Amino acid sequence: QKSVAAVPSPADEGREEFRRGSAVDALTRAILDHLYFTQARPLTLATRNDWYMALAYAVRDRMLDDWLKSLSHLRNRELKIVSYLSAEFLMGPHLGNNLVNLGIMEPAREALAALGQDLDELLRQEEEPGLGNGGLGRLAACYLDSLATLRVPAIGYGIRYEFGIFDQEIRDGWQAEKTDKWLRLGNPWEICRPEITYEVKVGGHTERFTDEKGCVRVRWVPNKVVKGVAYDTPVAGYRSGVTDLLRLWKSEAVESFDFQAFNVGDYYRAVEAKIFSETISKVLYPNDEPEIGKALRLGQQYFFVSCSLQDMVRIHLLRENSLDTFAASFAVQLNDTHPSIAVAELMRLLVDEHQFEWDAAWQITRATLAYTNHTLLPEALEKWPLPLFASILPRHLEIIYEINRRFLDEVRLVHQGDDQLAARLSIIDENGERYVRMAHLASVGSHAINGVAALHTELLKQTVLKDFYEIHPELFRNVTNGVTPRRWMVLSNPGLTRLITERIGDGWVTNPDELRGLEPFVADQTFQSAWQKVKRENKSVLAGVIKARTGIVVDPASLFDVLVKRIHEYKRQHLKVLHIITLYNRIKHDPQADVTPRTFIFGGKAAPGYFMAKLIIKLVNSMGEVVNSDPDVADRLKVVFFPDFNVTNGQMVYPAADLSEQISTAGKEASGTGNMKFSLNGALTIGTLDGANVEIREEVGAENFFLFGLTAAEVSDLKSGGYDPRKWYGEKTELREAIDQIAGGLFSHGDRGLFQPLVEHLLNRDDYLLLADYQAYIDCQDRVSAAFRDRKRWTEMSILNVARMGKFSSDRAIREYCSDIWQASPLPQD
Ligand code: CR1
Repeated sequence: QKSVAAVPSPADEGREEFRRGSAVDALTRAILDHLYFTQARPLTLATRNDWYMALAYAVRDRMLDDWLKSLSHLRNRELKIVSYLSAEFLMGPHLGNNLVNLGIMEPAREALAALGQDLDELLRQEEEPGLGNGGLGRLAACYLDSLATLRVPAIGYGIRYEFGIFDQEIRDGWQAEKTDKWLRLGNPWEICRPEITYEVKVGGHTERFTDEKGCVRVRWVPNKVVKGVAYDTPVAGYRSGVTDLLRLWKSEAVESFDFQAFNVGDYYRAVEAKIFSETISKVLYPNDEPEIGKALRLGQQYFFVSCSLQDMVRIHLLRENSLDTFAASFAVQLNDTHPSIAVAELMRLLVDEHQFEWDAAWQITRATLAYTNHTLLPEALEKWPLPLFASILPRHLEIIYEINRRFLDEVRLVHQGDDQLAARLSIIDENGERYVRMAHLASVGSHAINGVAALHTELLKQTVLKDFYEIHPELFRNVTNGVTPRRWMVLSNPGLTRLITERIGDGWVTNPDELRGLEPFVADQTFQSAWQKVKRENKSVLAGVIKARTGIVVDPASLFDVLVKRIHEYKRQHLKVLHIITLYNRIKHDPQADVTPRTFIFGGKAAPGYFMAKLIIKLVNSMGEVVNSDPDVADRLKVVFFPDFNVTNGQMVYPAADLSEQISTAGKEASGTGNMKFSLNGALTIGTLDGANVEIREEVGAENFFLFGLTAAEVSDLKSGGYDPRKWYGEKTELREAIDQIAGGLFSHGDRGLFQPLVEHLLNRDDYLLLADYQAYIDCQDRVSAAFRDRKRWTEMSILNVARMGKFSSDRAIREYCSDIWQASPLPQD
């Protein structure tokens, strides 16, 4: 029987601060009330999920005052609203973050303890909303946290996927995908708004007609209409008094359409229409970077963009009676090209639905929209075949043609006779099969274009958007990514948070430049041992989880060498494999060899259709089996593939890492954000000069960063000079041995076929230059091994990494977006 000793007395219950407050007794009452009135459960029958739900509702209630205040600001014409359009929001579990941001972790823990419940168990009960693939979706979530913390009015708009990113299981070393049924047990954080709905047209054709003023206008006659319904989730700032809004759209059938347009009584067709409608928000596409021309994907993009823009128009018209000033109400950020159909949709809304003249509409559109590019990989640059595009969005294609015609006219006026330039800039790719290039649409329709790290922005200007940069350099800026220290430190690393706060106070949580205050303590003995103790405890916790999930026993005293991120050839998980095999061989050749004991932890999902990535997962596991069970190794090397890497698991992994692997081929990783989370938690980085690694190294100091490998310029020179991986294979003995072993079946029970595609690719193409970077990587890892043995020096480096990570707070990034791109300001303190 649970103890209910802490149930407050009836005398308290009428008081307002009691109902809304966060004192222990008020929380206790609120949890019990939700258990009874919302979950309809007597104490004796309450499951862990019932307790979780009751607690979550009690916490959500405590967000409402600020939230409703923020929602009322939406009507204040003086306040510009940031509208972050993103096909992905990888929010991570809400409960812990909300407890941190509201500052009620401890009272909640006490209230539950009095009820015989353990807060940590309930935190583990939450199934995270995996509405994103990786960095891009997680960045959107960090940015919402910072917007609310900085008191900037903001709405994140996206899709309420019924199934998010698949759950990953490892079976026989291979990845197996399982449907992510995250809504199965209910979602206490969202509030459905059945009254906020919009219709979205699909397909059909367009017609010209003359309106009552004698103007020729266009009408879009769709062959389908679906309805988007708003689901709202509050996003609390860190003790800022502001709670922003995440509004996700679920697609549903429009009943009037189904039942009237079809033959009366044609029930099955009506049901079919319903199925089509509900399919749109059914599932997240699990591709991290490469794009595929799938009609449903374009349908999803248009669906959420159209609902969101219609919603903004409605909100604006609550403030003003004309759309002329729309750009003063909203700053709309396009998170990559996924929402770039917004350029054509906003034009359509203004011109077709609100009778604007083209030029005026265009001016509003460009003043409102801005575009962030997140990748240079050619296979990730979205383009849609014209026939497919026309069949789904016939009116938008016309609008895009008109935008393009006017844009190219301007180009030709300035660069007379340069037809090549016009062809390269065109929104329509005319080479071979014709396509709509979404990055061009986004660039033409935006008043600002930014990359996500200094190097990435430079490369963007030199390669993918070179021509745009040459004609309009003033549109380009860099905003280096950032991560929120609330989730990625305060919540996930309470031990380090406590230690730091004891020394320098807690100002760093919102002003992480204050972490510099740790520098005077780097050499302090007591501080160093406290620092080591925290890391050691985090490693022990992770070791326990690894044991439970994989059965593998790892030693928390060994160097935790971690590579977690999506599996992709450019991220080079297989370079890490070559390193491990090299160490293994050194031990095999000399069982007494002096190797620094290491635990290699891999984690990450592969796109289900990405064969090579899935083969890499299999290789990690197969190689791990051999290494882990070899008596000669004697536990000095342990290889772990941690299944189902997601936000929840990340929160355990980053704080436990000693070494952060950021080993992408230079020029390929736009920024990375995992690199920041590791460093913030005191891991040292081994990395190439890629993405934000460059800036991390600048900040923490070259002497506190393990750099190796070719630079982006060297990579491109090497490639244009005709790269031959076999040359490296021929020259490097350890490399050759490792590759031969993979090919020869050492890790596949003698099966020479299994890893052949991977070996063939490395020897014949090696697009990502593993062989060229191999030796530099191995040598650098040898320096890491030596450095780890000098515990004092290593600890100093670790402290300095944390002390100098201030720049990589998402608060800094959001301030830059606010001032350089959005012209948005914080709400005044009330
Ligand atoms: C990039 O690959 C970056 C994130 C967030 C990813 C990664 O380096 O940190 O975006 N790009 O900016 C991406 O997902 C579709 O492109």
